[in-house]
Amino acid sequence: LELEKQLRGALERNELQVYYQPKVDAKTNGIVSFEALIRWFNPEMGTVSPVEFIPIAEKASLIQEIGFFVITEAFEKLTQWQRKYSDELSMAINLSPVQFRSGEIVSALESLFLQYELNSRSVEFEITEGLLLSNYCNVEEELKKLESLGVTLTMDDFGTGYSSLSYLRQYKFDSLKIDREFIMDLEARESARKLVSATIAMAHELGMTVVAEGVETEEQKSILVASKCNFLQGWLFSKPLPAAEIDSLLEKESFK
Ligand code: G
Ligand code: G
Ligand code: MN
Ligand code: NA
Repeated sequence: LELEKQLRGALERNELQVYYQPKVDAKTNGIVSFEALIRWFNPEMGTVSPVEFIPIAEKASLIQEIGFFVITEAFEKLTQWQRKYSDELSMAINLSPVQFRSGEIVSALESLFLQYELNSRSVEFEITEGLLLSNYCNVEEELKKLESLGVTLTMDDFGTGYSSLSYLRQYKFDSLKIDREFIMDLEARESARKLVSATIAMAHELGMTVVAEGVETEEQKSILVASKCNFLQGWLFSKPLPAAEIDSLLEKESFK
């Protein structure tokens, strides 16, 4: 309850910040995209993890406001980075189940694309299976509306939920994000290597691209490259960073 009370004032007190973690092209290792990840720095409690406060925000109906903050921050940065560095750069944003509830997310996004002069194709939404399980709304309809905007839809944390495969059959995703759990095991376990390479092959058969999260070692990277994974994300390349530090990284990249 204390956390909820603090969270209510966090936006006004400027305690929320968006960090960005690069995703690289597995073939070139060049930065092609970012995942926007929210951070909360509270003077009394210190850093609070989104794993802790996102569920509270969802229950307390604060997620709409927080989600809108993340989207506008991420759009603003993406617009700047596209102008300064490359219009091929894209941005992934995590969407919570509850953000669908009001039924206003799609029209809000339409206005934001116009306002920021952003092409919807450069925006990706990462959706965990939790969303698909929820009965907040007609999920299928909301996903179709999102799809019609032209954004990329990614199934996040793939492989960890109850029925990832059945959701793939039911809904149309453009991309899969393989959960860190599987990446962690790549070096030690033959079974993880087989699961990951079969998952990538399956996704490609279905016309989807694949991103691996939590890539920490060169060996994991080599295994993923050999399995034809399209994009890589993890500490091997960069931790999530504040926008200013992403600028320093982008200064060093060579864009065509
Ligand atoms: O980067 P970190 O380990 O703190 O992220 C932890 C979890 O919080 C991840 O599952 C991530 O998807 C989630 N998360 C981070 N930022 C956001 C956000 O803006 N919206 C939602 N819904 N989840 C987020
Ligand atoms: O659940 P989601 O995929 O949205 O969240 C990604 C989470 O993984 C974030 O909390 C982020 O900080 C964390 N993360 C990103 N890269 C790595 C990594 O290479 N290793 C570990 N241990 N965590 C990572
Ligand atoms: Mn994610
Ligand atoms: Na994930």
